[in-house]
Amino acid sequence: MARSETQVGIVGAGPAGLMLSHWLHLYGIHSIVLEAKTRQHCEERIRAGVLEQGSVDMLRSTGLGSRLDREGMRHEGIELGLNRRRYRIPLSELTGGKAITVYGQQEVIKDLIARRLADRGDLRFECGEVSVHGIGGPRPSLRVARDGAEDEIHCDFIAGCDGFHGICRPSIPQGALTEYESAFPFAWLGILAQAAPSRDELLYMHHERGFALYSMRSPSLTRLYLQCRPNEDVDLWSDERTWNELHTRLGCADGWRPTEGKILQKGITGMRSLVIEPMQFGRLFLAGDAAHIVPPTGAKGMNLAMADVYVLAQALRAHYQDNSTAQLEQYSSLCLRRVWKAQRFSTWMTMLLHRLEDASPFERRRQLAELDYVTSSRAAAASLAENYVGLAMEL
Ligand code: RFL
Ligand code: PHB
Repeated sequence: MARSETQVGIVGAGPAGLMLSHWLHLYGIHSIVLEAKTRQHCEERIRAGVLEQGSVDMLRSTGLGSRLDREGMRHEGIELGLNRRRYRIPLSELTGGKAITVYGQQEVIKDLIARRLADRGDLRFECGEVSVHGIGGPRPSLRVARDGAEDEIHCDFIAGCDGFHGICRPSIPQGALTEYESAFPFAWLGILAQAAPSRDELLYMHHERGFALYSMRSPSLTRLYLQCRPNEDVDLWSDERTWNELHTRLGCADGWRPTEGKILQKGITGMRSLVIEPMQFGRLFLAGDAAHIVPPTGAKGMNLAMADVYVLAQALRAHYQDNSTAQLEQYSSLCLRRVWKAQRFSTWMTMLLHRLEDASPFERRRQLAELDYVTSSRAAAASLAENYVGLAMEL
């Protein structure tokens, strides 16, 4: 068995694991990142696309802003749609100048991987089966089994950044964690289309046939979503049917409708909410999707992952530089305050905009009143804007 050592062993090379490794490097703390998939797979996986102001500031302040500033699309507003009309929420005006930036998660991943490798970071892709050991004790370890051989990495701490389906959360003894979960009776059919965006901002549309979202990835790529059934068969959605439905739901009274283009990718994204408490057991710290899942309506998933590892990196720095464990002890409670507020907002956006199949007539009228309120009251729009651009990072 080959043995090695590191200060922080990180499982997963998604936004959480890579950003944590980058932060730790800046603080002079050694880490090793173990990733199950290939580098190419990580760099091509299409997922989130909206960066909060705080995530953009974090990437810039840690030296990762150059391509983001060139290629990222800064948006100072979003639109909500109702009854074939659009209503603009002026995010920047309502938040003292903050904005969101449309920059694909896979671009963030590419930038982070390139930077970690340029800094001689130890990133190990295509790891075989990874397991965690001794997390309740003083010196935990990670084992990687591949081709009949096993590597062991001794660590001071382990960061479980391995997403919703990872192995870190299930390694925690039963009974040590509480899971809070809520499911939604719908999912999203998402497409990526080779089409120049024909609107400057995102459009979240409420429609009697179901919610639709108009988003983008670059000056030549449009990203669109349709509310569908949770167990929807993607093969039932021909390109023609998909475009017809998008035109029906997104088309506006002023004649605007999305521009069509070749569909490059089509997939179903599930909708669920999950929070694990606490986000720590012994020397194992969970971050990002390993600890919580939000429905995508609030565009919070990747941003929460970045916020978690910011808190964790500061706490590890305090441990190594000031010999203080207070921040590590507060890691979970600090993160959970933000996580629950993001759950609140994501659930609220989801229930505001989706077709609620089983809702009573009363509930549907109430939903329309809520949409009317948020599109006509500056106070209500300001609350949406404050949450959408991202709440301040607190330590
Ligand atoms: P990630 O990005 O899932 O990264 C986890 C990494 O861990 C690896 N891994 C393992 N490595 C070693 N050993 C194991 N046993 C491992 N098990 C897993 C995985 O290969 C992966 O590389 O988690 P992280 O870093 O916490 O980042 C979270 C974000 O990725 C996530 O919140 C968002 O992408 C969620 N999400 C979306 N959020 C949005 O805000 N808007 C979206 O449009 C949006 N679309 C999506 C999404 C998530 C999706 N998933 C997870 C199914 C679309 C999809 C399809
Ligand atoms: C996306 O562009 O993929 C996207 C944008 C906003 C969301 C969810 C997904 O709320």
